[in-house]
Amino acid sequence: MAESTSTSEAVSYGYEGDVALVCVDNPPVNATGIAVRKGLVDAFQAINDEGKAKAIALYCAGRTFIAGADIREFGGPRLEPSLTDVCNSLEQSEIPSVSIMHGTTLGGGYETALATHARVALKGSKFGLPEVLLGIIPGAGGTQRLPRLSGIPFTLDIAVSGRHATVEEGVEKGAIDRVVEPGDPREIAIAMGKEVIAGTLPTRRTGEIDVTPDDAAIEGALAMVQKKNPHLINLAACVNSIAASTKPLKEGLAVERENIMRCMESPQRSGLIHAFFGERAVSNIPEAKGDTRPLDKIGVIGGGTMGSGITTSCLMAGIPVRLIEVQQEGLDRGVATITKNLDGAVSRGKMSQDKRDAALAMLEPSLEMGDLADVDLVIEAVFEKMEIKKEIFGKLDTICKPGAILASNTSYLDINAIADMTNRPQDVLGLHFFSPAHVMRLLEIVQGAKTAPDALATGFALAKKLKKVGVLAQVCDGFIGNRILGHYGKVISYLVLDGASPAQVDQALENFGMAMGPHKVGDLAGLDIGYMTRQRRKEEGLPANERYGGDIADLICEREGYGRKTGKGYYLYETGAPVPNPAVEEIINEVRADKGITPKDFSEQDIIDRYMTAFISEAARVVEDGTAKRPVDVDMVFLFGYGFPRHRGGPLHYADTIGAAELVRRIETYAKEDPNYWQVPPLLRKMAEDGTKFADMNS
Ligand code: 3H9
Repeated sequence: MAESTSTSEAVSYGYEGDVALVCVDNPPVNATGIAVRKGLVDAFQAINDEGKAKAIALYCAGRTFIAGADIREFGGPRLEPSLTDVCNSLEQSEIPSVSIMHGTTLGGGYETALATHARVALKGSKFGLPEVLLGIIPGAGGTQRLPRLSGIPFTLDIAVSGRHATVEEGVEKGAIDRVVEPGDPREIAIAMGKEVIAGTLPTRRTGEIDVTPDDAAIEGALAMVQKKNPHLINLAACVNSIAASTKPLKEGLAVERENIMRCMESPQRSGLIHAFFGERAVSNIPEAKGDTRPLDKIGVIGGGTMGSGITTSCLMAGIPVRLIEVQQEGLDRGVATITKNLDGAVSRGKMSQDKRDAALAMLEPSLEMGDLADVDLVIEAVFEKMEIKKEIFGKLDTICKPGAILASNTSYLDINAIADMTNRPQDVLGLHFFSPAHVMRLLEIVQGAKTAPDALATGFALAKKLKKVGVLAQVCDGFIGNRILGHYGKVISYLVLDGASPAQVDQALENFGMAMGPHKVGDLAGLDIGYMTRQRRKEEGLPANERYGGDIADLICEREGYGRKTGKGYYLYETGAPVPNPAVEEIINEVRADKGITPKDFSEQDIIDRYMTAFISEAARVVEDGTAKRPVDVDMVFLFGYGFPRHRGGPLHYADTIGAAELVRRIETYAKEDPNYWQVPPLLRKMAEDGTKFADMNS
């Protein structure tokens, strides 16, 4: 503990001359759990009672000033004092106070700083009100006090986006009083306390300042959130609270409180917090820890879309790449794609021109596989054919240095069969990137039967370097994501075959929160991809999707077009915005008549229920057979690789909101129509019987 007197296990205070120092020490991020809240109130009270100090300086031990409320407490019993009470009590201190902000001063942490009488931040640190990203709003006075310092427009910007701002911007907007050179927060606290006493650092109670109304900014923000993310209830609640900041503080705080309570009770809050912890949980496993191998130079085989995306991602992370192609034309195309990707990153503000130039200088294109002799890791990203992959891995075995990791970016194929082509199966694993690989954050790390622990841990180290979310998967057809997709993809076809229109299915799933319905996605990606796969399967004598067979999509390709790129698919794109293609209705009717199907009506809820039940069924099997380690791993695969709505937390977090018993009941009902497709996974049946939830399997 940094100071001599403790008021709780997380807060202590002491004196340096006339300056009282209050220290919060609650690792890892000094979140305002109950010990911090109680300790802060008691420390400020004691200092005021003791009457020895002329200024109070609040600082934190460790890597950061308070980074927010303790979100692990959310959803549990209410523990007094609330953070709002703490902030009100700090603001009322008779002795003037100052907060010393270092690291990331976020959410409840910044709200605490707003309640002290001045804010000083260390250069290079960040601040913000990111509560909306967790499904709530700033609920300890942030929506009321920040407008008093910086006005309504800046508060809307910070609190509705949840972005982390630089402290320099904070000074410019009046949200922070001063930025100082980095140093020991305690030393800075003493110096700033002295300045408060000397009057060179002015102090005042934020809550006593008036706010200038700005109806236009409020209306603009409401329209923007409605357009950008109509599903999230907390964004409008945040704007509504900021609008109330023109009222006296007490009244404004009451509006804020009512709004945050509504958000706290919403399943959106639980989904978004599950996503926050899930992102961290996927790599918090023994397989991701321990010794790793070097990652100083990477080889990528294949300059197509995937290979170029993977190369871009590595270059952006500062890792030199040797890119291998068989022909000059392919190599040139790959280099052109990578250059375009990097230029795109510059224009989107993701990297500077200098960094882009430096990244491109780290690219070494080559037509010689032999040039992979000195790389630490090779990622093969060629055409999805087992024979080609086997040939490449056989060659890599003779070319690569001992200890080099040999990875395949395959989406479906058996990593063990690929590893068997080498004399070093312990060095082989799957690294399944998602397209566009330099943008999508998911990386499935596929463990082969013989993959060595340090090779696997290096896969996670790579994910971290690339700022991706690495998820462990075991070998099976499609691993976690594509295997589940393969199953629920069929239900979309069945819904259309049995009576729903493609537009109705799309609308229902968009209302559920998907960014785009599956038929619009098909049109965008190009219907020819699936068409060609089905044709090839037919030619190879492989079974088609048993009940559907792809007939509707095949006829659309043959008679209408391949989707957006040809102007016609499930939708027409003549005017830009997609309009349902009337010819598709005729095709669907023709196929239904051909199969003797009498169409049924499906409500929006029916569509969502069937889709999600199919999704959850296969996800349950993936957990049951160990392809995914835990339900949370499945959830993160879909949030970061497939655009599943984040506020739903992932398919298995969502499953817990329905309950296993109801899911079993649904499957048994649907099975009356199609017992082959609808089968109850044993895990789900067991859960229905013993009342367990997927969340219980996450620890
Ligand atoms: C709020 O303040 C509400 C109020 O307005 C009103 C309430 C009434 N609580 O991310 P890292 C853990 S809402 C509990 O790996 P980094 C995290 O799980 C809050 N735990 O480190 C991890 O644990 P583990 C508003 C938290 O350096 C460890 O700390 N604030 C919290 O990459 C390290 O985290 C936010 O939304 C928390 N609030 O990033 C900020 N935060 O080691 C959320 C973190 O067991 N936090 N943990 O896996 C962040 O954005 C990042 O954690 C931060 C550090 C930038 C701070």
